[in-house]
Amino acid sequence: TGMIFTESAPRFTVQSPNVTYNDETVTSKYTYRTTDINVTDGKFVATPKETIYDFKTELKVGKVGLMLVGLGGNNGTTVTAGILANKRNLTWDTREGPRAANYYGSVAMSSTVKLGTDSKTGKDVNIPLQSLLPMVHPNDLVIGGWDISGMDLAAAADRAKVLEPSLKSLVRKDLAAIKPLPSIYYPDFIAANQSDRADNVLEGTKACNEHVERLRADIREFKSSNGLDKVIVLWTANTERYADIIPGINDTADNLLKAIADGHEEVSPSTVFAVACILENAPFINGSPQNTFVPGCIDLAEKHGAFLGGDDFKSGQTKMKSALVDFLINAGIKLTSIASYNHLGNNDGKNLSSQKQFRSKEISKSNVVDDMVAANSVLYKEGEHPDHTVVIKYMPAVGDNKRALDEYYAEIFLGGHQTISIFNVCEDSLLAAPLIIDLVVIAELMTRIQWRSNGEQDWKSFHSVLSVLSYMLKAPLTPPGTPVVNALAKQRSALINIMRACVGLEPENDMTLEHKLF
Ligand code: NAI
Ligand code: DG6
Repeated sequence: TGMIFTESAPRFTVQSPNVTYNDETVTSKYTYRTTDINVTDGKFVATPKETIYDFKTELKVGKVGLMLVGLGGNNGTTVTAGILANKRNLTWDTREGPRAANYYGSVAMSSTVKLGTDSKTGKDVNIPLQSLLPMVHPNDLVIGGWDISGMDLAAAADRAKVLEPSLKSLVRKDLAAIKPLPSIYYPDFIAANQSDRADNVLEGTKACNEHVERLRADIREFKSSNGLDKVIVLWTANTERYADIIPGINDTADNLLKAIADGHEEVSPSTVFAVACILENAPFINGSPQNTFVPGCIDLAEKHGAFLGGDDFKSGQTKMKSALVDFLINAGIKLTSIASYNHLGNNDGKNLSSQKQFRSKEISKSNVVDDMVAANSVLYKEGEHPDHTVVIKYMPAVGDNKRALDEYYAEIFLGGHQTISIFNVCEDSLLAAPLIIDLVVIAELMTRIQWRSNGEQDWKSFHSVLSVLSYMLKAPLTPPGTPVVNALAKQRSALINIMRACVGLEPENDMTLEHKLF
């Protein structure tokens, strides 16, 4: 028996012989129940299987730093200003009346989970997700980072044109005090139209050991000067082109390190950042779509037991898609095409107007329904797939207010058709900023959880590739050889049920038998 609580969240106690607490940790003995299938002569035999794990979660969060690559961009300035506004509990005037700081759009900060059922009333008891386990509060994050543009964050927020002027004026002084560290800029990887903002760059236009060492030193310096226990680094810089995967260059950890030392031109800035973070044991998350995590990079992370997460924030259009397609196909409706079009006028849109960078985004936006289609052999034959097209156009006038138009076309009963049209308008960065917070909060939590199989002595960490972050990402990176889950509801269940397991609670099964069998 014991208690878990965070400053802002209600307490709860788990009463179970399988759960033990001390001052530093909570430990649970957890029975993971799955179903083994054996196929013989085309017949399935299903056997329930139980695996017993111990989970141990360190309760002390410590002081956490967040270093953003692309700190001076739309997302970087928006998330920094948003955290400042929350920290200072600000309210500001808008033409619709006063608005107060909040964390809407953050699954960690603004969603709830069902803890259980009230034994007296039979009603659901829901608690904020952030109170399931101790998590870093975003208000406590110390923020810093790099940008190839040297503008201070107040000027950069003006350039971004995202925040209400009245809010900006309240945080201007604090933002002006933040100036991004110089970064690495290899012009071949981002659009040529970005060159005019690259005035804050380290010498050299290809990967080299000096760059890795400089970024490592930046992380160490940020950590020590702010008295931090850990630093998490997140790429929210421009979308890069894909790097070619070349045997002998980026296929193994050793080859990648040698390619960096040799100044090979196919090593991207984001991969250099990832390598620096792995060597500093700072979790690195990629919010953009490019293939930062080449095989050699994942190999290196595995060797160092460092954490990686990616790729590409899943904010608006794709989040809708991963919910809607899950619903349609699970409703037995045969989705036959998805036409996804969007236009936007921010610097991200400008960068994506270049073909190679667009291609990275097209790939991450296109693969997001594959698992749902593959799971339904009633609707889709082997290899059959709905048509799916993705178009992005740069339209400067609309700024950060992205317009996304989607048409979902489906076959229904007896040859009929259903067409669903969605017109989604929102400030792109106001959707992305809370995802940055979620990625950091959950990645940090994962650094404090260990597990072991029943009877084992030694505790282990989760795999280096944190696929538990999938809910926030368009093209979730998973440990090599393991399946990708895109369906939004499954991604959320995985996240929540893993947290529940850490405090010895069963997965939420939604059977509510207590209301059906009486
Ligand atoms: P942005 O263009 O406003 O910001 C990117 C920043 O990165 C710029 O300030 C730029 O100077 C900087 N930068 C470029 N290369 C760099 C490097 N090598 N080192 C350090 N800084 C560098 O873009 P925004 O809107 O903030 O988006 C950032 C990334 O997030 C983009 O790749 C975008 O595709 C991705 N993304 C954004 C979403 C959204 O809803 N806003 C959703 C999904 C992904
Ligand atoms: C336009 O597609 C630009 C992109 O950077 C998107 O805004 C971003 O990837 C968000 O995409 P989605 O599909 O999650 O709204």
